[in-house]
Amino acid sequence: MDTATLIEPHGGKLCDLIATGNEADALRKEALDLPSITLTPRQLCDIELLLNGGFSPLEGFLTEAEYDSVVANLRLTDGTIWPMPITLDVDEDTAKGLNSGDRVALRDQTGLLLAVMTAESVWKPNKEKEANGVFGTSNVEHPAVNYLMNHASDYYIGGKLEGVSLPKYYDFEDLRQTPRELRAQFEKDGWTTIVAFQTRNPMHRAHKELTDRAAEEIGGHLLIHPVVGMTKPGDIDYYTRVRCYRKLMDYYPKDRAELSLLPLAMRMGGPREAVWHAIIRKNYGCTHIVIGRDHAGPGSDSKGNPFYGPYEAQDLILEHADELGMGVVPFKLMVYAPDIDGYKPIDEVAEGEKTLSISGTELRRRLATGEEIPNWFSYKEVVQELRKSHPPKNGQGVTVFFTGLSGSGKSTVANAVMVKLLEMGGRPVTLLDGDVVRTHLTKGLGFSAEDRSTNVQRIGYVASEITKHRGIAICAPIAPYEADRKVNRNQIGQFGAYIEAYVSTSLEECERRDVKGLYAKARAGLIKGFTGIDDPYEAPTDAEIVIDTSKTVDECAQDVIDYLRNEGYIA
Ligand code: PPS
Repeated sequence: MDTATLIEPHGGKLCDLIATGNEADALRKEALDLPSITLTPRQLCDIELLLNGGFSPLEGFLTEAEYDSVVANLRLTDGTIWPMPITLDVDEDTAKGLNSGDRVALRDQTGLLLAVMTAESVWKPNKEKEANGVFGTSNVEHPAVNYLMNHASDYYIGGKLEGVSLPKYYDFEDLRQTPRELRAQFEKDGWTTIVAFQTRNPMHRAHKELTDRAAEEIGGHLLIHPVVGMTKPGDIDYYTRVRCYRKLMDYYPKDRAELSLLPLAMRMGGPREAVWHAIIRKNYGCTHIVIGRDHAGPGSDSKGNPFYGPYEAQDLILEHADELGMGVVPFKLMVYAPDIDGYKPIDEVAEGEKTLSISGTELRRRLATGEEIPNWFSYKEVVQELRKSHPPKNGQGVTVFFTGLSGSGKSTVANAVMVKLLEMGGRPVTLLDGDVVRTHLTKGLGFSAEDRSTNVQRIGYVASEITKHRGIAICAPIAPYEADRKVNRNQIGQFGAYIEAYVSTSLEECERRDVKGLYAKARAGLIKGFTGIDDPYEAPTDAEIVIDTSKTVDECAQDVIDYLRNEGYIA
């Protein structure tokens, strides 16, 4: 098969920035004396696609002039369409230490040298302008704006890359083709008309039907090209997704479809991102891309206003379709029609015709309850994979996080809850009590605001690991500050349930009991910074359970057990 039959890469040239042989050896040697920058996870994704040609025609991170042009005009300075600023952000110290023309070594977290960069420009970007120009908003509820404003460093450096190595992977190695490798495979198989399907979600029957139709429509082949770099926070992890895609691939006719993984860090940038996705797929050898309603959209802000209109992405890409040289296959929402026991696009549904669909939220609910997921919706092998990593609630990890003043009764109730759970059996339970934890896990920490935060967040970290491994963690520190509890809630919530139990015994009552005599000492000034006396206790306003210790210990513990049972966390 002649190479000319494959589509031209964007800008006419497929970059391969990886040096080999003597050149690579020389770079490695040079790098020993250069300042090093350790790349962040997002920068690692970006550099991989720069080095392997996925971002052709870019030959490095954008310089200031290219950046200004991309932000303002959606184009590189030579006029080539390019919608997304690919920038290397660094802190002030690094930026101040660099002059134009300096060389820097770019490494991964293990120190592996990926590339040497010539820093052609070093500048402080106007992030507000970038956010508005690229994402159409400076609202930090947009994930990319949040990244830009709250995570990215304040300076950018741009310049050409001389690559030494691509990032190393030890998972799904057989599915991580570079643009060159995928193009070679297409050539070998004689594929020339190929539609790419971009996804960050598991695929079910509706997606299968949709992709079948897309391939049929273009009279060509199909590339299932899921993103495994960075997607929207809260998405299903890519290990699970890839196992699901693998199962799904068995359902396509042989030689119709190919699965390959894309190490892209998505920005959820809607219209601009759609154009970017098309360019990347073109570089990988695809002639068409499926673009759906609200493609790569971040959803809505907290007031319920969507960041982008549902067809803005399709409109922008169609506006540039000729110039991009890519065909766009609009995504049609597929619905199940029980009468034909099959799927059809929603616009082909007759009036009054019965249709069925299951939303993402409903799917998550069914996974959480263990309820049936019907065969018309997905394939049993796919559902099995999802269930392995998303067990029903009573198989998920749980943290019960008690908080309350010293002497409020936290430890007593926490201990009673633990033994009740142990009596029931079947679940591993760990108690991380405030006083006890301070004798080992957080030994050496005192009661300054900083030490308390470290103490509470360290407990939260251990609880999150227990929760991840599907155990039950019971924590009982004072945890006086709202901010630390929030960090823990987010950290633990990624892996299972976080249940805050506020032991609401009043200061007067704690002081009256004064079991350890500490309140008297604090009042006498013998203990400084005592919670409730001269250090604040920020009472929770969003606790799942409020415990009233005027009840008996047994009743308080039973309230917690009842809550866990009612919510489905224990059988
Ligand atoms: S914190 O704020 O969450 O880090 O506190 P915690 O790790 O739970 O430790 C609280 C226990 O330490 C004793 N203690 C003090 N508490 C509050 N403030 C000061 N300054 C202080 N100094 C010592 C006290 O016995 C607490 O035990 P509990 O079990 O809460 O009564």
